[in-house]
Amino acid sequence: MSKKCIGCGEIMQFTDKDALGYVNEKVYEKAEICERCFKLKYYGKDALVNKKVNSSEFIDKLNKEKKSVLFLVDSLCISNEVFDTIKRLNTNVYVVLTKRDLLPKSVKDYKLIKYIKENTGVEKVLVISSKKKHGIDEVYNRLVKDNLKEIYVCGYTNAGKSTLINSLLKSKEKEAVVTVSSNPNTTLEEIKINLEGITFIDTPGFVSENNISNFLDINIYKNLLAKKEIKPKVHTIKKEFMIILGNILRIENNNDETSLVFYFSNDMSLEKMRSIRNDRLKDKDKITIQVNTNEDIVIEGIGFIKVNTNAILDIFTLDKRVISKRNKMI
Ligand SMILES: Nc1nc2c(ncn2[C@@H]2O[C@H](COP(=O)(O)OP(=O)(O)OP(=O)(O)O)[C@@H](O)[C@H]2O)c(=O)[nH]1
Ligand SMILES: [Mg+2]
Repeated sequence: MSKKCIGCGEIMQFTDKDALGYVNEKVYEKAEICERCFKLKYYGKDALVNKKVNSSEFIDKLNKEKKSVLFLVDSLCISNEVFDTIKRLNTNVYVVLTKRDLLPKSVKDYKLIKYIKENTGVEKVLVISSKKKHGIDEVYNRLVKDNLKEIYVCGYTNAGKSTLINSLLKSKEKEAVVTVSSNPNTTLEEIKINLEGITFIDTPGFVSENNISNFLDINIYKNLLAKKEIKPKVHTIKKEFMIILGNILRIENNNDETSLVFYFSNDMSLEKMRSIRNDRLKDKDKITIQVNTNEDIVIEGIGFIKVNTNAILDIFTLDKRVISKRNKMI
């Protein structure tokens, strides 16, 4: 048995129903995708897979073999951790900012490109939205212009790597073949796709220890993800007031009045009240964070908060690792 599933890259097998790559023996010869990909593709269902890539080893391999890399970054998952990972690549790198449709239209692409360049040192930066078919041909044309024959498509899980490959296929009037889902860890092994002279290699995403998906039920996590253009919400928080965001974050202000702008799914609940009124989430991990107007607060995996006024905040959440700071993006 050595046939690979074209959806996730796993070797297909019919002997162990609970193992990856399983497909019923009766359909093994004909099947192109495993049962898990079939369920994801047609029913959006999946059991979570715990198969983590060792990102350090993988980056070392790319550097050593001087592979060209498209490093995809989800517009809503930009953090210093991502910047540090990109900086470890010392090969031919293109950074591709994905899911541009989720950020407000008023934000200009050139500003996003400048921001990524400044924070990663990478000069070749592209902005795309597979959903809106924005920037897809530009990616392909750029690789043709640079005379590339092979490119690794890398990045953290859910960045939209497989979706980009399907979009590239569709833009050349070919069938989308790679499995896509909002669950972490969809692609499990490398998948090679030839497209008019360029081989794209889809890869399993890196999993961040800090991503909020590690600390939540998968369905709750999926509900927190933004699905359309975010309408930022500006809130002034007086001293001794707090905001409860999506029932997962308690943001207390015990200092001077501050103004914060929330970039999260439009469906995310946001309640403002006096801190002493309610103890909700007070038993969770607490982090005191001091931020100024040059910084954003990142809630890893789901969004970020822009800081309009310097502030010191007490944030309570499932695990303090999900909170970090980065240079201001917008
Ligand atoms: N709004 C929006 N969603 C997107 C876009 N591209 C991908 N997505 C969604 O992002 C989720 C993850 O997409 P995938 O292509 O499976 O991500 P991946 O990087 O291949 O993930 P792994 O295989 O787990 O590493 C899916 O729910 C996609 O529909 C985009 O341009 N806009
Ligand atoms: Mg994938």
